Amino acid sequence: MLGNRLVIVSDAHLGTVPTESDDRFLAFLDQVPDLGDALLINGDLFDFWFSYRRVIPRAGFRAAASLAVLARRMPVMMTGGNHDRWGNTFWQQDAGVRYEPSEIRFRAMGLDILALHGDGIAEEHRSARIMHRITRHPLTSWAYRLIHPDLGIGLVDRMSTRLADSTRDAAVLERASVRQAAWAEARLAADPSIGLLVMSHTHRPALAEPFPGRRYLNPGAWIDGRHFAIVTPEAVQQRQFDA
Ligand SMILES: [Mn+2]
Repeated sequence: MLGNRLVIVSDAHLGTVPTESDDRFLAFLDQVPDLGDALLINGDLFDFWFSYRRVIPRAGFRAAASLAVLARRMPVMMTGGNHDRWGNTFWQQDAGVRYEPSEIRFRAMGLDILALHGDGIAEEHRSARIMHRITRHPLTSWAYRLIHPDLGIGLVDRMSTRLADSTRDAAVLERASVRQAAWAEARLAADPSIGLLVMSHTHRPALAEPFPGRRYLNPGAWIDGRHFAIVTPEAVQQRQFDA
C-alpha cells in the first residue's frame, strides 16, 4: 500500500523534442517529492527506449538518472508504452523502478489501481494495430538487439513516425479518446476490483466515474501541454506544469 498522493504522468516522449523541453521534464521530476509521495509513469516516457544488456540509450540518460534518484525516496512505477516497451530488467535492477511492459497493478489510497498505456486499443487503422503487433513480438526485439546501438537507435529515429501515434489531427485524437473511454468503462465493468483505471496514449486528458467511486483517468500528455495528474483519497487533480 502506497501513500496518499500519487503523481501520474505519461507521454513525455523525451528525446524527440529540443532538450529545453526535456529540461522542463527534469524540473518536474525534481518537484515530484513536493507534489506527492509516489510516482506512476504510464508509458512513452521516452520517444524510444531499449534496454540492451550492457548499454543504455544515451538520449535517456538524464531522465533515467533522475528516476533512479527519485526511486530511492519514494515508490516509482512505470509501464511501457508503444515507444518504450523494451525496458527489460534495467528499470528494476539498475534504477529501482517497478516496471511492467504491459500493465501494472498496485494498491494506493485504499484503491486497487490498474495502469496501462493503452496502445493497440483505440487506433483507427489496421496498419497501426499491425505495427503494434510487430513491435511487441519477442522475435523483433531479439533481432533488434543484434544491431549495434548506434545503428539501431538511428534506424528507430528515422522510423519513429511509423510507431502508430504520430497524428496531430484533432478529429482522429478525439475519436481515439472516445473509444478509449468506452473501452475503459467496459474494463471497469468486467473487473469490479479496479477502483482506478489509468490509461494514456491518446494525448487527451480524461476523467470519468462510470461507476460510483470507480474512475477512469487519462492524465493527458506531458509533451502536449505538460499535463499530469495527482490522485488523493479525496479527488483527482488534472494539472499542467508551469514551472
Ligand atoms: Mn503511446
